[in-house]
Amino acid sequence: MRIAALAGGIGGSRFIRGLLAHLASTHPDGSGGTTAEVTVIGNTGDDIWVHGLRVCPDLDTVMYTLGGGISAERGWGREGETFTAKAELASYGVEPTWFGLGDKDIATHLVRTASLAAGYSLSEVTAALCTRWQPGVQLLPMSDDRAETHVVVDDPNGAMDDSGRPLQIAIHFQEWWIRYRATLPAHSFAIIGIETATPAPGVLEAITNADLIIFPPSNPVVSIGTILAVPGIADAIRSAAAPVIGVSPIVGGAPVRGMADACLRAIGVETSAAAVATHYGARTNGGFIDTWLVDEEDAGIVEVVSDLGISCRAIPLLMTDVAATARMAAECLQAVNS
Ligand code: FO1
Repeated sequence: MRIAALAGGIGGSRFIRGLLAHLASTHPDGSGGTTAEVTVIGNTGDDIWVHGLRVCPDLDTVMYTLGGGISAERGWGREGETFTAKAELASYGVEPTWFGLGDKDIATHLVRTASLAAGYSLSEVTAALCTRWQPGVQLLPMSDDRAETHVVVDDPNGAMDDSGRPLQIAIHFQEWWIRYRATLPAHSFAIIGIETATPAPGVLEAITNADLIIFPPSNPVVSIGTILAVPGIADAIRSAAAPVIGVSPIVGGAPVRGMADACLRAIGVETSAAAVATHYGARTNGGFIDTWLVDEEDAGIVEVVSDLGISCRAIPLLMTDVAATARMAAECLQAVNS
């Protein structure tokens, strides 16, 4: 069984962890893993240069979560992390002081930065880093090219333009997300470089050869949406032979985690499981998904989503632990088979 999953950071990673746990029980490889081949296409729009280091938050979150190194409390970065270098940099007054650069995490960024400088591609670097972490999936960046999400906001320092309106500026997604906790209303998102970005090696093949394609409960705008914005990927999914199933990141009108509501608001999409399904669209109608899983709390919208041409089921969607997530994954596979 070949599965291709698009993934952002925390939500996507946790879902894949449950998927692998489920597959280990249904397609065991005899040593606790699975014979199924799972390819994770990771979002790189969050990537950022920090203190001269190339940081890939979503790729690292997938790698650490599946490799057993993730901080359970934060959902990002390493377990047992310290922030000594970060404090020392702040003592020098060096910005950005708002970015949580962990000491263990720095090793990952040093290896990545040196390898990129030596001419290796992000795909090659990611594969090399995964040799240590053994995530149990093939982790591919969505692209080896730079495609960086920036957010257009009113200048937080209150500057005005010539006509006395708030000056609009673009700040890096990480600054919006971490420094401002997405509280600055976003006018729009700009993915710098996306127009000329190409899918990383293996990405289109993973989609084309998949028996199942999954949109996990990642941020539909800045994670899944960014991956779909890489030229070629959206069309590959629309025309894929495999069924495409999505898992709602919104339960009862609010994101389960993170600030997807701030992102959805920016693109004029209501924060609801039905609105996100509509946003992704039915594949029979030029969209991306065939099936949509919502939480039992949203059972009332199953009919509405089904009327869109998307088959819909309401199941428990809270990833409270690996076993609960494995049950969600089982429902995904079962929904597809039915
Ligand atoms: N998220 C935060 O809320 N605060 C941080 O200081 C922070 C630092 C950080 C460092 C490395 C990394 O891989 C992720 C980090 N994140 C942090 C999470 C990250 O901003 C988001 O998870 C993704 O970019 C959105 O999915």
